[in-house]
Amino acid sequence: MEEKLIPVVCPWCSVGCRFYAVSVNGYIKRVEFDYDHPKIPNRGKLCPKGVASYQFINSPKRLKKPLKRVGAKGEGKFEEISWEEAYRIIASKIKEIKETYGPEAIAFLSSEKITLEENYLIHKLSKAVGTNHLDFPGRYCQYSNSPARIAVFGTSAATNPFEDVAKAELVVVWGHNPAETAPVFFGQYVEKAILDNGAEMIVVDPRATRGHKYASLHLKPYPGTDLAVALAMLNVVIGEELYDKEFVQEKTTGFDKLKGSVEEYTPEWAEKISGVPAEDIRKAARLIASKRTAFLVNEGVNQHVNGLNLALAIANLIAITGNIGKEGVWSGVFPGAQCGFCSAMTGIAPNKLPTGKPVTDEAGREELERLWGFPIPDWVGFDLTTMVREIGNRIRMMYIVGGNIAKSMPNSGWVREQLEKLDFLVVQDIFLTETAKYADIVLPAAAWFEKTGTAISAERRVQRTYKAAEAPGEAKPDWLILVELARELGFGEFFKYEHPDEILKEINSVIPVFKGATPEYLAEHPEGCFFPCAEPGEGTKILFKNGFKTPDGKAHLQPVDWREPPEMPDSEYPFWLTNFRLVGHWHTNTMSGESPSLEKRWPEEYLMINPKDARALGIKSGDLVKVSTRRGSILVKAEVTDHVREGVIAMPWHWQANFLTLDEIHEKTKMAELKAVAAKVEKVEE
Ligand SMILES: Nc1nc2c(c(=O)[nH]1)N[C@H]1C(S)=C(S)[C@@H](COP(=O)(O)OP(=O)(O)OC[C@H]3O[C@@H](n4cnc5c(=O)[nH]c(N)nc54)[C@H](O)[C@@H]3O)O[C@H]1N2
Ligand SMILES: Nc1nc2c(c(=O)[nH]1)N[C@H]1C(S)=C(S)[C@@H](COP(=O)(O)OP(=O)(O)OC[C@H]3O[C@@H](n4cnc5c(=O)[nH]c(N)nc54)[C@H](O)[C@@H]3O)O[C@H]1N2
Ligand code: SF4
Ligand SMILES: [Mo]
Repeated sequence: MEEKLIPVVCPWCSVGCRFYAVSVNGYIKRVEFDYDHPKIPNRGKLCPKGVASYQFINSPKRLKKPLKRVGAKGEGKFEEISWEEAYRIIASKIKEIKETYGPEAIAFLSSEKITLEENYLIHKLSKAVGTNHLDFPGRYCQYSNSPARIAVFGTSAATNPFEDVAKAELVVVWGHNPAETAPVFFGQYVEKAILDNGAEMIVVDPRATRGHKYASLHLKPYPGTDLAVALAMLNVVIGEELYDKEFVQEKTTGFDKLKGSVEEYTPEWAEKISGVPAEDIRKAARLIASKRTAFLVNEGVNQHVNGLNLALAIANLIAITGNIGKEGVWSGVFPGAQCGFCSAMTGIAPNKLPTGKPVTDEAGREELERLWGFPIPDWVGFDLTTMVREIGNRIRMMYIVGGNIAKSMPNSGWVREQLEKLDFLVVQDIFLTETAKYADIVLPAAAWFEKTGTAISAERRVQRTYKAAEAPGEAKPDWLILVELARELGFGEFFKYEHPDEILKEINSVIPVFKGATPEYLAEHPEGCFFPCAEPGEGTKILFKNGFKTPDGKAHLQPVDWREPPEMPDSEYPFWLTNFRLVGHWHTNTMSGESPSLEKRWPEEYLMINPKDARALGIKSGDLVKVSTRRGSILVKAEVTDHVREGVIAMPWHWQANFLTLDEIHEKTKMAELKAVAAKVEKVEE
């Protein structure tokens, strides 16, 4: 039988690696490296997840037919129904809930695991239904760093292409473990900077990570206390007059206020809070000020209630050291999933239009109403955590596409209790997830590899991926499910699409930054283009070369104060508990758990505990321990290791960690406390 090589973008992380799926009769046999396109970011390389990337689509557990719940919520008992019946039930429920409570009782969740086109359609459908309660689990991803960078620089996306990381003299890896979470990026660009070009590396992480062997300095703050370290770095750079004076003078505003705001935040003060030696903070600050620096900042920074302040402090540091707007530096949001930008840039948020304008902007709404042909609601909806808080009260129905919030949201026990209270839940997924078990109707989606569409990588690279396999049973691509449901709801005239190309063409005309990312250009250029792209072509590789995206073109420095994490260790819960990702697993494990070669190498979770702490509690490696926080308890095996500092315990979050985390959120960004909570550990006598 004939083997076809189909070009595909990797379905996992936002490095955006490309490869060929070797497809025989609609079935993928294996993947092959793509050495044909030298401009693609992975240049033929893949990580373990990339090599195993097609395995989950062949899992026997894939959803194949629409399902209707027959058992209790959460139990997982369903009967198969036809697509016609599923659409009929959903459409009549939407109408009933709208009549009883109004459209503001309905919430939609979109996904970083579906294409740009599909994100756009969810946004359009939610607005057609009449609600602005729209968000995605990526709310817990970049929503500290993103608002911070928008405040300082006017836009949050990555400033430079990945290749500029290789040209940096210093790589600062702050709350990020790219050796496991963006492995090909780490190998192709970070290691190149260090091994080939002699760059130095600073790591800021309470754990030793895979890449940290290269670090000349490893700062280990207690989880959630990095803000003290960042404020002290500003104190040093300003106090010792190490900042880029010309840059500050010409390209920034607010320097005097910033200077005044950090006077008290000395390295000695920061040491008391964070446990990081004052001298190390000084050394790091001096290095950053003296070298062309790439800042790789991610979830260890983002996922805190004080993450906005921290991200603002880091953005201030980037600005005053002049590490932006030129070659050989890097900073920006690193939206981890292959379609994080697809959700963010189609305005998946409770307060945005897909054009990027706020829902409260009357002219913006009118412009979209002219393009779309139906009225757009003008009120600001709920973010994800608030939606879940409001279930049983102001939220009666949720429609969740490609998100497993029963496991990915903080405080899973509470989330599941809330999901049970919904009048009606639709889950559209490729597996019967923990969340789907609470659904009234489950819709089987075609997976990545089984549809054509657009993905966007962390360096703003817009690329097309193509259908290489047939979906199992009656599963359909998300875009088609949304189109068919829209027709059942009577919105057929606004959803006249027969192919993802038609949706992308509409996106080209509605969302200005994607104007030039046409299906034709992307088909001819496998390496894609960098958004913003005003016309078909390479797009914008480096941002801010001619000033920032603020009204006056300058970076607006934002003084911030120290803010305590919402929960700190005490006598009852004496440890700081944090969590991290493993190279071989993906989020809530729905897909990596169904990838045999990954499951075999990364079979289970574990709790990292320092030898000194372990000794005091009589714990040895392999012992079963009970970890508790004020939200709940879990059982897990201990791994005694000096890769985590004293007083801190850490575990991968792909399994149970969110039974322990905290659903408290920042008042503006709505970011929850996903990484730093107070915990206790007890040995379980077996
Ligand atoms: N293999 C794999 N790759 C992935 C993903 C996956 O699930 N699996 N997910 C993708 C997604 S969506 C994202 S957003 C990215 C995330 O990518 P990363 O941000 O690299 O992910 P994490 O491992 O969660 O967190 C990074 C580091 O933060 C550290 N950390 C924890 N608390 C703190 C703290 O308070 N301060 C500091 N300084 N550090 C802290 C952890 O020890 C960890 O080493 O990865 C993407 N890539
Ligand atoms: N404690 C803690 N919690 C965290 C984090 C953390 O670091 N620590 N990280 C946070 C971050 S950064 C993120 S991005 C979120 C992620 O949170 P989620 O997005 O909820 O997690 P996933 O497991 O990626 O869920 C994606 C779902 O999409 C389904 N899916 C895959 N492909 C398709 C498709 O083509 N169509 C459809 N319809 N469904 C599909 C998968 O089966 C899965 O159920 O988790 C957050 N939660
Ligand atoms: S680095 Fe990311 S995109 Fe590349 S092969 Fe690995 S998982 Fe896929
Ligand atoms: Mo993420």
